Amino acid sequence: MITDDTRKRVEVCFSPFLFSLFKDEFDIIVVIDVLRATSAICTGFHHGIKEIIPVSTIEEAQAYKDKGYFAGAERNGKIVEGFDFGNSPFSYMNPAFKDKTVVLTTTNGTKSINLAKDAGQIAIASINNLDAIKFWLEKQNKNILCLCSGWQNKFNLEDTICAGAICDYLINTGKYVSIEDSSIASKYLFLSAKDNILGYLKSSSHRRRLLNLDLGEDIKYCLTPNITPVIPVLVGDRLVALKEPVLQA
Ligand code: 3SL
Repeated sequence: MITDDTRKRVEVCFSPFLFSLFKDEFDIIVVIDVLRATSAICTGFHHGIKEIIPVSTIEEAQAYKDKGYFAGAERNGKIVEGFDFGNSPFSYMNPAFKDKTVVLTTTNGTKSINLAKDAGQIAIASINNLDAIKFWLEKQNKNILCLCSGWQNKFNLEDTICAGAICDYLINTGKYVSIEDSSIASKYLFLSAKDNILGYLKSSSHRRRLLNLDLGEDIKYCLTPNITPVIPVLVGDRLVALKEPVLQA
């Protein structure tokens, strides 16, 4: 690093499996799981959910459910047996959830949140709140890591494109710099996809997996930019929506 460079860093970690290589260098960890955990989380807050408790295991979700909480559980794209909903964003538009606490466990996204929660402030990003999270991050003036949840610790395109959009914007403000190749690659992946993300992802493994489960509407929704200005952040073990809406840089 050039010593007199006052710019903060924005970097991308392609997978939770690589997180230990980054975790001690950043103040804010932006967790991304476009298909579908972070899209569902942003949608839930947009529709008035009070708190979301992200848990890593089905057993934890079941324990909350037994105590009377609304609890959603997904594994391998499907709703876990014994639960009424999973991680489809459409489930989080439920008026019954307004002002309530909802528990969620998913294959990748909630595990990423719990993996990273002791390494810095957790913020949640998706394509649905992309502008809001970019503008908010710009104002933080802190070192930022975008953590892609991927699929079972493997790289995926949609999370990386979302991370690349954040890198591209923050670098262009002149206040941030990326020095890792993963961040540069993410930025260029975003630049090649930005005009038609849905089309660019036609052959993505995750899209194929969800289409096989007849979840095409979920894919379209999760890849729709800027549906909501919410910025979910982790306070203790619960996600809440930041109070100040961030509508412009
Ligand atoms: O939410 C998640 O963890 C997803 O990566 C799993 S799904 O395939 O979208 O259900």
